[in-house]
Amino acid sequence: MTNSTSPDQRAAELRDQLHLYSHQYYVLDQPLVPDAEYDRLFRELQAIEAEHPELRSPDSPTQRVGGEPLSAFKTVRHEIPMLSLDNAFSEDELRDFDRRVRSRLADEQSFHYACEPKLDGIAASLLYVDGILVRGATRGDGQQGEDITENVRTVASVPLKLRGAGWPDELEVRGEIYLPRAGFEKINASAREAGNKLFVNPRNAAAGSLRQLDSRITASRPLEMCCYSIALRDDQQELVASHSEALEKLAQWGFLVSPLLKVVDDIDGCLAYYRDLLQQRDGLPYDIDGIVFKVDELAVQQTLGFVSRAPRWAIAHKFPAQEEMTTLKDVEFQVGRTGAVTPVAKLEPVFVGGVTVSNATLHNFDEIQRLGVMIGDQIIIRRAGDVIPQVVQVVEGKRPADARPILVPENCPVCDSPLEKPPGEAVLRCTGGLICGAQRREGIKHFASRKAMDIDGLGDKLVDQLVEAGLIETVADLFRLEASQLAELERMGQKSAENLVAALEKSKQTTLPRFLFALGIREVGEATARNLALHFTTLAALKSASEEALLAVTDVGPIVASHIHAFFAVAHNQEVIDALLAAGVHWPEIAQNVSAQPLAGQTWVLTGNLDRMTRSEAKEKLQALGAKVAGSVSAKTDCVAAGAAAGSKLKKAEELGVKVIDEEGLIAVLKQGGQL
Ligand code: 9MJ
Repeated sequence: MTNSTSPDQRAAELRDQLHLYSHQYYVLDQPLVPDAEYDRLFRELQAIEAEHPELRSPDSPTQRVGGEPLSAFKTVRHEIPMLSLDNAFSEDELRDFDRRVRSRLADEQSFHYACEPKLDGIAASLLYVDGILVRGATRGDGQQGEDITENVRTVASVPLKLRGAGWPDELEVRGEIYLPRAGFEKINASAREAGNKLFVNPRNAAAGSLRQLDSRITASRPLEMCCYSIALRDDQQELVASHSEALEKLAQWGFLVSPLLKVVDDIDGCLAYYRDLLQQRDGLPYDIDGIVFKVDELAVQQTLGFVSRAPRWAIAHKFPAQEEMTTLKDVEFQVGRTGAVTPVAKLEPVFVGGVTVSNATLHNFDEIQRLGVMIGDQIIIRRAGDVIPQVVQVVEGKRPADARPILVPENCPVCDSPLEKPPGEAVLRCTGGLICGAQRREGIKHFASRKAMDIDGLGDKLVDQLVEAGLIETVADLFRLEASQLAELERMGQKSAENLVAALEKSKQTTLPRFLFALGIREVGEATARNLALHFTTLAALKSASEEALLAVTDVGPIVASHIHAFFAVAHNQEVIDALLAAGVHWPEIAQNVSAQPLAGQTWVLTGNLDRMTRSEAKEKLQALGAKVAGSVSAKTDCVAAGAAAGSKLKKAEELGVKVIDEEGLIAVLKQGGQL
């Protein structure tokens, strides 16, 4: 703080800055400053407010962290009722809706449909007076809800103060509060670790988080709010002429609105949108349970009016459910690369989340206990996003008389070695190591995989075939395979056999990080492998490193260090490594000192098509020179390397004034760093 700035001026300045940064980060997904800078300013504001409590205002960003628990929620009456939506479960039902709409309108009354994803969360209302958030409420029964102002304040994408201009003195905005899938997985992962009860799905987790009387708990949950309407008072009807215009205004005032909104001409446009979003569904970062179609023009909405609690001008076209009930027929035990034994639920096949599912993970034995599940039970399966199907609940009261408990095996189902449960771990492990066929097989699959040795054409099924035919026992055996042997395998012709041999040959030229990752050392993922390679620069130096020396590597802690040390101490592993090197596996040398990392501390983004190499090769090379390679462009990006046909990232870089180079420029940088 400079002497000429008074505490209230500085507090106001900090509030404005923090509002801007959090809008950029949480609503626009375009961070302007590093997190550390935000935190610094936030703490400065907290300190001023602690010293001058009179400066603490309800719209201060410091109010997002939650406060003292309430004893109960107050009731809120919705001046304008909060509506629900009718559902359509098929194309026919959607077309019926469209016919009903048109039959109520005069022939010449033309209109459009606004299409948007239907978020699966909790509907909420936000009230702003003179641009400041003064109240947040749940929908309740549509007439009366609960006052959850303190909780809503903690939701980062809810503006505490409106941006821009032109908002009415009193503005009521409605939308959906939800938990993105990643936040849901994170909350459940920590609950699982702590042995606590899990949430069944993101919707329940969002509801549970908003129901907290202690807003500090709500603040710890990464909720978001996407807004989809303005509740227009009688004297505000002139504010906007259409739903899409209302959303545009909301975005200008700082609200998060769906970036997927689209206005179409007719019901065929709606159906095309539905099909398109159904395709995209698994890749979205949040759960959606359908599409909402709304007549866009507010004048036409008024003509149509309401029936009971739902508008006649809108409908929710539902997607296939992401949760279904089915029977648990049996439980099998799968042994992974590291010997971890995973219980897998064998199900009566069930259509869920758009596919037929007959297996689901049960994670581990603690999970089985937590769920209290028995063979024969009716269970609820959830399949959402790219996550493998999960068993989330047992349907109590539907347990058949002949239900059987799931017994914890004592021996490995594959090699019969004893299983052990290391203290403090939830997983059961096979002690067979490489004696165990399952561990060997999974290890070979990992070795061949794209981010490891990247052996083109050597997929999981083929590895199973090779092991079963007795052609390979270790990864080193792969390089002794001959086309004539391979051609004899089922579903393998001479040509594919030759291709595989060529792919094996090609894979021999690799990098040290890839090679280390491919070895499948426990807890050594891609990032750790890269850190190890850059730190030790040679395999020989890594192999002879003590646990203490390993601890000096970025992100390597005592557990990882002990796994690495133990790996190289096993004679068999040493033999396999020697055999791989003898077979001709090799990599370019890594420069000896870290100052050979000319891009250390820089963030790069790759976009467009490169001619000379794939984007992932370019990424690896940039990382070898010390750069961090990010997926999106922000003000923090140091350089964007744009190949041919680069699109939005290039545009954004230009808008933000970030340095852009073409492929030739990239090649020059890589050559200079010794990567080409
Ligand atoms: C959801 N859940 O995403 C509405 N909704 O409109 C959207 N819900 C809605 N609109 C009127 N996008 C009542 C409910």
